[in-house]
Amino acid sequence: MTASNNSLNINEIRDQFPILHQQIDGNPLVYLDNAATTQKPQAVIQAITDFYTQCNANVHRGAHHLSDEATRRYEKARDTVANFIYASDRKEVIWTSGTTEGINIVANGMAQRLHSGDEVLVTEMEHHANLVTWQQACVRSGATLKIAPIHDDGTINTQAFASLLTEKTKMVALPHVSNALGTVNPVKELTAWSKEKGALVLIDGAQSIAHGNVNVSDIDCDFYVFSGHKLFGPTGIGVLWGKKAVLQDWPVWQTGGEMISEVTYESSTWGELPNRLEAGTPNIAGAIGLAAGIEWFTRLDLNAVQAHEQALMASALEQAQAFEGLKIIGNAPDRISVLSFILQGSHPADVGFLLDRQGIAIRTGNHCAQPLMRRLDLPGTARASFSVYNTLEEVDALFIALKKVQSMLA
Ligand code: C6P
Repeated sequence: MTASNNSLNINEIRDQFPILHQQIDGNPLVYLDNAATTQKPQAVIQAITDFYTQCNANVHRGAHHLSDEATRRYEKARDTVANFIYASDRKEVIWTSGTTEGINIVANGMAQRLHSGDEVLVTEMEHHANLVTWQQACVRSGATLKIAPIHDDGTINTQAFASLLTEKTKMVALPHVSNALGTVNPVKELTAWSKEKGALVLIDGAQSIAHGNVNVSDIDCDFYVFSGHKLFGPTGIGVLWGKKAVLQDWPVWQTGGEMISEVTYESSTWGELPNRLEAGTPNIAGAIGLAAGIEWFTRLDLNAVQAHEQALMASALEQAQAFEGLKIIGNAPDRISVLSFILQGSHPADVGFLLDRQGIAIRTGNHCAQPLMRRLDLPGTARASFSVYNTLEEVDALFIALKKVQSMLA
């Protein structure tokens, strides 16, 4: 396996991921399911092990050394996230269990503020997390859900988006990057248009966060959510970032310890940010592990990471275009390293199964985007998604294996 980029040594990077060095049915593992979850570098595994072996204790509570050290590492992790996404205040970083919970916290609060006649705008390319959650917020509040259409190439129809924005639009929620198509949305521009109408804006950053250069202050949205497990961190941890002015009186999500100020038998008052939205004992090891993932990632040259991923995608696209009987799904000019496709005459699930027999891990199905698949008139797609530790040889291996799949299914 060769390095494909000047300032990145891909072999050295791969050596830091123990899971990558294994055989599946006698074939070397080729992991191309990074949009589902990324693998974890040794630094993340070690940070979690260190927490449990050196200072496991509850945070913000203990009058002892272990609790102080656990609290220090946990709160330092919040600083790491705040710096990574260019938050202007560390208190704007709320720990969640993942993207899904982040969206639910915002939608739960919004449902208490929406009324009949209000509108929420999402897009045709939503993951269920950002569709079903807003659907339910509208059901609860009597508001109306509007869907901004996409073009056939998988880009948002920005003209239609603009025409759906009115004074009735109270909330706009859309993905930074589509998980099924890889489309990168012009979130800064769409946020500005939405805010002109007075709407709050949530960006679902699940698929953008691991590709570098997310700047929430620059986008100027109100909320940005993502999951740690797609950013080289563990599962069960994620982030809701929100503007302090918006979050500080946001309806509380869960109630219990940590999030209160004063409690009597009759009533309670809520604490300050970030704690008011973080009830109960948090996922301490998860937060520390996520910070280790971010530290690992940001030690790389992020421009070189993007260049490497673009090279992988360019090679994948070139080979896909030349592959007879393969149809690429989604052709947005601005696209992150996700290749969705179908092999004509075969079901994506069969393609995934037969690739797996050759050691190649991809995702198949509707990608938690059933309405999008219906819009594209497809049962689902096969999806290969690339990360920094993938190589050009692995892209080649995918297409060699696909040829075999095609002949097996013929
Ligand atoms: N997409 C995929 O294979 P959670 O499950 O909370 O970590 O992330 C949910 C989510 C929300 N929005 C987008 C755009 C996503 O891509 C995802 C997760 C994975 O595409 C698993 S379905």
